[in-house]
Amino acid sequence: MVIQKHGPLRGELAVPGDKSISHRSVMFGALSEGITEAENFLTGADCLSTISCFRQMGILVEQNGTSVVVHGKGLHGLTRPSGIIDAGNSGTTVRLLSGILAGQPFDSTITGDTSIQKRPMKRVMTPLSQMGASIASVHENGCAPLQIKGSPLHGIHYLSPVASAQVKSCVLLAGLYADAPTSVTEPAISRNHSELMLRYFGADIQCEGTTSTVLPDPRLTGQKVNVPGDISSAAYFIAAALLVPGSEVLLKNVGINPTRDGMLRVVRAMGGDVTLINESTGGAEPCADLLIRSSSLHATTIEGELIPTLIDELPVIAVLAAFAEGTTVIKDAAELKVKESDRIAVMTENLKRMGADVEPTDDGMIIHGGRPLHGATINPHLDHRIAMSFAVAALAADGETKIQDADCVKISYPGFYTDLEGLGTV
Ligand code: SPQ
Repeated sequence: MVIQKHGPLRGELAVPGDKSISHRSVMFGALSEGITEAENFLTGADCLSTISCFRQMGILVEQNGTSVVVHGKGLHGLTRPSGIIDAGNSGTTVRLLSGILAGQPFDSTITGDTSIQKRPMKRVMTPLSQMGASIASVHENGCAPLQIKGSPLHGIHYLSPVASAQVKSCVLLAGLYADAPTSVTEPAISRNHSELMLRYFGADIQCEGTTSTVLPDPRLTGQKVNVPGDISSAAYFIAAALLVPGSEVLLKNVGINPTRDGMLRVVRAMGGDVTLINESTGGAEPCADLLIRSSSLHATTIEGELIPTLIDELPVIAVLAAFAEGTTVIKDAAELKVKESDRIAVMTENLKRMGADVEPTDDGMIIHGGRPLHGATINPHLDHRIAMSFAVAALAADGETKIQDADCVKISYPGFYTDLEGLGTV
């Protein structure tokens, strides 16, 4: 994909459905009695992997574009998978499904692509083992493939060392099959879609501070889920509209759950012009239209409890920081190293190729912004969020930028380049 510096972005866009909520609609729908209908479901490769995993366990899932119907079989209705379960590139699928598989009356093995096989799974193996699960890393390297022998589970109170929605959700899902309540306390609140949605499907879940507690053996019932637009996908258009002078873009129906909206807080702190319109708090998840106008940006510091609320947006925030006046510091974000790529190393490598002044640190980046960037050849290391972040950088950099393996965006946003084009850019 070759992208040039471009004039203003203008128009309206509805970004695709939220990835985290789409995954969960299939998972929780499968464990419910009756039908779950998800609208605006994300058809990215990760969510299709989740669908195919549940089909392997006997769940009928009908998909017609962004409409998905899950024929749930209840908490105890999954059947022994036909073979090794393949989660593709999706960390969410492996980790959440491990919690479900730990409590089944059958054995299973779950794995994924080469990137997934390098991502840390001890973070879910440790609490699941404490619950009595039998879960082993086949190559004894703490990564997938994971071999799980279904076992009786005990309720625990788990003090998680990381603020991770995947760890929290894995333990809470195993807790549905435990003999007593299960709690997870995190160092800071991570996205709470599992809690909101499990409650909506009928589970008894209490949240207090950074602790979530689930009671075992609920009767879950299929529901209608209107998946809001994914703020992590909206992030690229927010950034592009802020950076390219003269831009004005309206992003329709974006999820603004406070455990996910850190980017909005950060871009405002950087001087970005972002207005929320038509806010709705009616459903389980709050939504709004976002009106973005180009702005001159200045540096900020991003740290602490803010980090889990914008962890997936940090690559594109780093791009904004490279164009902003002053020195932006990103810290407490070591989790970036264990995503689809090492996002600290890969962002640093590619920002430097474009002429940015950036230093990687153990837990983030220091970006001395305001230097003009120039086009370059970008290697996203097959990481969708890196490819999309540099498509944004390309719009504001001098000359031409070439993004290698550009179709890796299909993981979370198959229509990304078409939507960018729709705003008059590619
Ligand atoms: O599913 P996967 O591959 O882990 O996807 C990513 C992403 O960038 O799309 C992370 F690489 O999002 C995670 C997110 O970082 C999705 C997620 C969820 O749906 O629960 C939670 C976050 O991960 P974590 O490790 O902080 O729990």
